[in-house]
Amino acid sequence: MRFEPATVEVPLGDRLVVELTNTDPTNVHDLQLFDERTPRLATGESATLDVGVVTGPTQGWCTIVGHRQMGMVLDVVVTGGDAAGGNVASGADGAADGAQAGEGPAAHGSDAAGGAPGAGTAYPAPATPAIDPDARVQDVVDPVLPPLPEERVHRLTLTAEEVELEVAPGITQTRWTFNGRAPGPTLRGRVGDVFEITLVNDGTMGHSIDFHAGALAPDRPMRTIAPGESLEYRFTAERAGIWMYHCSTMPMSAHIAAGMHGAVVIEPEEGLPEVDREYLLVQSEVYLEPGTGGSGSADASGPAEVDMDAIAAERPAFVTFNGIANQYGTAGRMLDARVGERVRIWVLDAGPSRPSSFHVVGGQFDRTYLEGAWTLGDADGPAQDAGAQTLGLQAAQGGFVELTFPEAGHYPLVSHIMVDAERGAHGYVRVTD
Ligand SMILES: [Cu+2]
Repeated sequence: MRFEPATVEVPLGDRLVVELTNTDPTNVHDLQLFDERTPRLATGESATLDVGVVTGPTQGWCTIVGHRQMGMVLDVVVTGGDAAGGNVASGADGAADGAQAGEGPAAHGSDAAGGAPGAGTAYPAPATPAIDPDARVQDVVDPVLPPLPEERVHRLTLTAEEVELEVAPGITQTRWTFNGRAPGPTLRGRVGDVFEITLVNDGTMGHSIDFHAGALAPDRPMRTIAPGESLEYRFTAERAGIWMYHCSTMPMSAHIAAGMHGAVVIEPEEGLPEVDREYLLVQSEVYLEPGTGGSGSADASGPAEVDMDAIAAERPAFVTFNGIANQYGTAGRMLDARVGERVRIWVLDAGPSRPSSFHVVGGQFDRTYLEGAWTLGDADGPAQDAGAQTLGLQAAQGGFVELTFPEAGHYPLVSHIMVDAERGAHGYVRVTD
């Protein structure tokens, strides 16, 4: 992605007026330059940006998450005078020091994004907002796996929407979603089932969808569509497993991290062994832009945005099960089971980047299934004298574990990659007699 031309030369003291036209066939773009910003432009749209008299060099960029990192920067080079070593003379003083010249946007005013480090810059410790100990999750995502539907042809509309959602108790982010939730709806079917999906883009930027559960040429069904457009995506589920789906618009890391992911559970034709309870946990990371709102603090100005620099540095503020840190703990609602019941927990690692090592503290798995294969026990029964302590998943892998609980109590669910458990990939099963 780029601006053409990527550099403009302006004689010192001249007024700069930029005429921006979006010729990208699929993506929405804009231009931020000095304190001015164009509206988001759809394909074919144009806007004029009058930034006034230029007094020093600067860099503009597209504000849509990830586009700046993918190359959408516009260098304004000043000619004449002694502009070469200068900064803008706009009242900003030491803040716009020489080290920053030509790197971030010059300090013509004080744009918050000016502090965002560029590629190759050491990234500071993530500004994980503190969770208020009294905050509760307002809208806990139901962890129960929906039942297997009767029909063999599944028709569903998925709408790409950008909405404010909780990502931790009391903390919200502008999430990019399928149908207003992150993760998106869970689809469930059997080998041989047909899925007829309509994707509608109700967002403010390009979005798309990629279902791992079906094999097909990606060219058309996985294409990015502009706001207001829709597409049909039809696939047949030929193989059992828990399959990820996600938006595949670039940068994919941002679209997945922002919430555009979900699970498709495909059972073998003959079904899976009966169990007493079935849960589904989708692990994913949340990256919050430092200094944005939603932290619950008095000066919070609104929901946090997705932070592309934190994504690139793999420094999540939170790691979640089903999109909200710690929602299955005391701030939300625990999973339930009774002593002796057989419980199956499906786990999908949606990433975008971090693996999971799924563990139940105090529990032992006697049947596990990873990426389409039994890895402990099988359809005829659980293992009798062997067990497993974790289900290890790389990004986009999935499977399930089964266990029974020997006595009443509170059994923590964690990613045993402990730093991620401490970032919120933590909950409980409350076991009662
Ligand atoms: Cu998207």
